[in-house]
Amino acid sequence: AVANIGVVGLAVMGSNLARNLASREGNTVAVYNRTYARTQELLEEHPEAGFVASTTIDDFVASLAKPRTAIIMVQAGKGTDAVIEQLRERFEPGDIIVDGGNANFHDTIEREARIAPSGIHFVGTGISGGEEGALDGPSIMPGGTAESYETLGPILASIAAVAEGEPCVTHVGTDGAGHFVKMIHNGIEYADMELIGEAYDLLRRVGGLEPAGIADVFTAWNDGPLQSYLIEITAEVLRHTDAKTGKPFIDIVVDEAGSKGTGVWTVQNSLDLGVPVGGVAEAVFARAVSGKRAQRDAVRGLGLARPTATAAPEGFVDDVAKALYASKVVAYAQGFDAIIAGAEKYGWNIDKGAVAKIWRGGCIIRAQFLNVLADAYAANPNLATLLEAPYFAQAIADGQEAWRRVVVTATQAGVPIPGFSAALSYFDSLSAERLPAALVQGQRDFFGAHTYRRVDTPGPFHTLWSGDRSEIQTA
Ligand code: NBP
Repeated sequence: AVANIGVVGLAVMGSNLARNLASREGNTVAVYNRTYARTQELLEEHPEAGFVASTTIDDFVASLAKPRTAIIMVQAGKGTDAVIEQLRERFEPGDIIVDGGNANFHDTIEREARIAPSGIHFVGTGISGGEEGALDGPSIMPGGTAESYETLGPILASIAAVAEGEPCVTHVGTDGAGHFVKMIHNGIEYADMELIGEAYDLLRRVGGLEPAGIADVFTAWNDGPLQSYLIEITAEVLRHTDAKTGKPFIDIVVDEAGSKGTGVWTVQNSLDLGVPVGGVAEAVFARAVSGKRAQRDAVRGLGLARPTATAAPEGFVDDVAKALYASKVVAYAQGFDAIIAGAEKYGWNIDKGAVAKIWRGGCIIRAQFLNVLADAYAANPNLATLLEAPYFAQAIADGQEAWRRVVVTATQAGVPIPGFSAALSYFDSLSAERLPAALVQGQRDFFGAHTYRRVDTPGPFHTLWSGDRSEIQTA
């Protein structure tokens, strides 16, 4: 038993994570994959890593020093369950099984509950950053017991991305907390990408800029408050030219966006939690709409599309930047609302500021912005919404007129902006003196006697709508 950490599953994510671990001082890494050919390939390509490789799961387990710690990086779902079972049969109390795949947090809660009685720690861990992150330093979101984190924490800290001197890893909370927070991360990523997509569309169709020019705009934005990995790669994608045709790359890509499910999970769970995450929902729906080719053809075939020749108002590029920033603040506010509600429902003690900090590096939504967000929660952990944090409130105050101009201009030009407009409507809902919810409640009372509360007297009340329309107090 020589290895302090093991990795099971050596496809792209697992092998990169194993190489990352091996490159850090003090780690000896055991590796195992169901199909040995994959292990062999890794050993041949990376002899410098000094991997301790096994052909059987028994040998793999024997190669781990106690407490044994193994990270599973296999296909989420059945593959993960199969490997968990193999390890559980061989591990002893105090040993740690880490699932670093993209598991659904409900599965993680269930798995932890199943394994905990054996005394083995099961740690569902969100890992963000894709292949590159796994190799160079991801953002890591472990759940599981605090006890397991004593062993696991330093190992994960050794391979995590570093942001402003701090490793991008924190013990998020118990059982499924890590995978839950990773899910919300991905949801925010969906919203962020959609908003950036809308900004691009506006700059092109209303602003009249070509992809290379828009790339320059994004590059400039990347030096300001919008700085983020997604803005940076957007500029690269827009600047890229297709080798085959010489056209901008963006113009040879079919305009249908795929997805792997975490955005949908975020929306589904937020619906269950009663948290409005319109930014994520609109992003998920926008991808769905993009794939409805027959419907798109049918409606486009009607020939009703508006010409988009509307001249860009003066200062349009700056307006779009402000609208993007304000909409992004809303998307993050909604995402953190979901984290707060999830923590409450599932009994997790999640430090919002710490989550913001570990998203500053390694992951897809990494951004300067997260420093401000972490500061906001540090100054007041009980913010009713991120929108009330002074910095963000000021940003919205400064950007509000621009945000409205962009939504109006886009609407007149027939450019779809589900993300921008939903974010603005959310803000307008929260800021409204009165909402038409009063009317909805009146309708509910009319047809279903669902009762209502009065603004002036404690209730509830019901109006006898089909009788003499007098009011009765119902409790
Ligand atoms: P894949 O998701 O493609 O899975 C392939 C690996 O799973 C191989 O090692 C394969 O072994 C193993 N495997 C399967 Br499939 N069924 C198995 C079983 N029944 N028993 C044992 N091993 C089994 O690998 P990946 O793309 O490297 O992703 C690994 C995990 O990381 C997934 O959960 C994925 O969702 C997640 N992921 C995360 C990110 C991120 O940014 N965080 C990105 C991509 C993936 P074999 O070689 O014997 O077939």
